[in-house]
Amino acid sequence: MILRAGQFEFVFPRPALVMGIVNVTPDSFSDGGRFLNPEAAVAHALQLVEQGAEIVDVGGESTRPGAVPVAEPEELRRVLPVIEQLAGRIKVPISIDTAKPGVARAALAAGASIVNDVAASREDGALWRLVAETRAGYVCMHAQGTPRTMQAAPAYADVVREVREFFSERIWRLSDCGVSRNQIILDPGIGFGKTVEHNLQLLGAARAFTGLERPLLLGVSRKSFIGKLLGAELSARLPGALACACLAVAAGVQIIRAHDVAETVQAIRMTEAILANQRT
Ligand code: 9MG
Repeated sequence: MILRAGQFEFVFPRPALVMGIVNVTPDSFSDGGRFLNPEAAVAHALQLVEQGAEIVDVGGESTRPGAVPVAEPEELRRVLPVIEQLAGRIKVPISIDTAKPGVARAALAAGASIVNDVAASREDGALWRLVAETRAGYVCMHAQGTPRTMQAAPAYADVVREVREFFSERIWRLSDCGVSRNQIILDPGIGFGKTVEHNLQLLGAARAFTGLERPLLLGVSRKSFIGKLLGAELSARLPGALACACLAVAAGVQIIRAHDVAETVQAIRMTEAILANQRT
């Protein structure tokens, strides 16, 4: 299986990739405001790469539950200086976390290679045509509702079946827009319009998505379902997130999105070393 993202190519199977998170926002749930200044955001991204991040995800609009949308000029003002400065300094792909075609276009022109689309459930193909034209990588994430409303009353007959059907349908729709399968990463969207139970069902069924023959991405870092399940404060959720990441890698997930890159890389490498020595 191959993933193509602009000039970058990853051939799987290979060690799982960690996507380091750089939130250039005042209101993200765990690090809002820390990296709003471009210099601080760039320094943080460089540190994540040093710690082993093989993708850096830059976002200028919070997607935490209840987050208020940000206007395009403001989102551009936040992310562009960071991407421009990073592009010449790191050798790993930069991903732009946005649902806006205008932001994605400017970010790709400034040096990003992947579009992380947490609104892939939308019906408008403008972003997909841009991905086709630029040959960027594309994270197709499942969400029910929008960040503002998604946690009000998430409901599914069978969340695993519905997410799998969503992925299959989106792969077809993307292909209709000219996006090659090799550009696509699939992500079940943990916490995006899901209850704790829905999240656990998706995590327990990660293997169900491997049949689609595309790399799978999982984002659990510091998320509230860990806090709800274990009674853990925001700053005490790393062990819970690492447990999810290790089991996900064992189930065939190839990309883990994380704030705590050094710890996540170590946990994953340990998991992979054990998996390589497993006896049946
Ligand atoms: C931006 N963002 C926040 N959580 C995320 C997740 O789980 N996956 C992806 N792709 N992006 C996320």
